[in-house]
This record gives sequence, C-alpha cells and structure tokens, in this order.
Amino acid sequence: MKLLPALALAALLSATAAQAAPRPLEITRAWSRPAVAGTNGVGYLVIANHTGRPDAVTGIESPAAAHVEMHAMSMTGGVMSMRRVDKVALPAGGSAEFGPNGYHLMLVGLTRTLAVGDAVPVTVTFASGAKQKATLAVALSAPKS
Ligand SMILES: [Cu+2]
Repeated sequence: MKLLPALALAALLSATAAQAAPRPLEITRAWSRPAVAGTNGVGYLVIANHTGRPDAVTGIESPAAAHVEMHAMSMTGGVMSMRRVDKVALPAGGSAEFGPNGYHLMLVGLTRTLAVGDAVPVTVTFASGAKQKATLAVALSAPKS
C-alpha cells in the first residue's frame, strides 16, 4: 500500500521531466541592432549546451549578410579592439554568450536594412555537425529574457 503511490509518483515525475526536457542545444536572447544595408550589423545570442558533451560553435550564416563572423572583443590599455575567432567553446552543461561585451556576431555586408521589429534568420553550425536555426529580433536593447 505504501509502495504503489511512490511508484506512481516516480512514473509521473519522469514523464513530466521527459516532457519538459530542454532542446539539446538551446538558443535564447537572440537579437540584433538597427543597421543600414551595405554596412555591418551585429548579432547577439546565448547558446546553452544540454547535450552532456562538449561542443563548439564553428560557423554562423544568414541570408541577411554576405557572411557572418564571430568576433571577440577585448580592452587593452583602455582601447577596445576586436578580432575574428573560428571557434567558440561550448562546454558540456555550459553555455556560450554572444553579447555587447565579449563575443559577438558581425553581420558583414548586410543585404538589407535592419529596422526595429525586423527578424533576421541565422543558422548556427556546431563542431559536432549539429545545425540550429534562430531568429535575431532587431531592437535597440537586449530582450528581457
Ligand atoms: Cu566585431
């Protein structure tokens, strides 16, 4: 009589956990800033790795730009500089953040003007071979969540 409810509860919990399981590579807070066609735009997003295995971001593409680069920003003696990187590590259980400080995406050669409210599709490629689509929401500041 005591065992049965416990088993039922365990079954219920595991079913709930399965339903709520996050996607293995989860992209959130994807946004960009307004920019004029022909210039360079920026892209920001956070990628969480729930796969249990280390991975890395190795490429990003978008139909809205000639090509997309990953840049690392740093301050040296009060001077801000950025350099292109080929790979951004995605530790197992960890995340990679592309934001206004640190890494960011450079949308090189915008094929169209980005205005507030526009949606910019991007496809992220991972070292594991996985690919994931996301949409950058064009806004003046980062989304709240
Ligand atoms: Cu840059």
